[in-house]
Amino acid sequence: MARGKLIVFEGLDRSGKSTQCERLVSYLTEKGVPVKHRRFPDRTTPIGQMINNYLQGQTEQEDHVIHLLFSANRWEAVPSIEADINAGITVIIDRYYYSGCVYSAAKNNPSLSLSWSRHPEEGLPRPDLCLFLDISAEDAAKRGGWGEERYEKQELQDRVRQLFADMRATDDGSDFVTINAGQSLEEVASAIRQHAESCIEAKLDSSPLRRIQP
Ligand code: 2DT
Ligand code: MG
Repeated sequence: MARGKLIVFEGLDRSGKSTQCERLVSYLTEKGVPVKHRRFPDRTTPIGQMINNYLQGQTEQEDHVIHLLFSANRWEAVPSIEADINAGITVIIDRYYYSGCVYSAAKNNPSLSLSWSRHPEEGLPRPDLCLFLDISAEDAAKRGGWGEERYEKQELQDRVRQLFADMRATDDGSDFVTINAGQSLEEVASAIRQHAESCIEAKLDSSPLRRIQP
């Protein structure tokens, strides 16, 4: 049996990730493609609850500690992601280690660089496709104000934007397909479907899932 694919959505807050991720999952499900929807952080696990408390401002965590908790929250899901993929199920994830790296590095902690932040992610399953929903600062701002969570602040979001751009220029960026998220919902959904379907149909089926390399 062909293995499932690993497809990730990335982008800034308000780029439409969650909406588009849900649309793609419903579209593929209706077509009879076996898919599973996940998101990171997965706030349902004990580690995810620690992350949730931190994001909501109920607890404090040292910068490296929260970074490692976000990473641990991915690692604890790996056995289940691998089992699904080996069972022929395509796993579609809303945010992954790319967000993990850029949000932590955006804190400007001198001992938490983008390259430091990536080390705990080495060895994670590497996506077959990362759909990067690209939106300008102006267009994102038109979509409404920030919520209450810790990272929903203009200054930090500006650094996150820049770090995503830096990351897209590295080897990690070679996983990215950039979609213009400033288009209409329907145009964005259609571009996503094309990329996702060609990824799912690709005859790479005998190729094993890759790993995040050092
Ligand atoms: P959501 O708004 O998508 O629930 O994300 N984040 C996310 C990190 O700092 N590190 C990570 O590894 C991940 C996956 C991005 C909540 C916030 O958590 C940030 C926004
Ligand atoms: Mg959010």
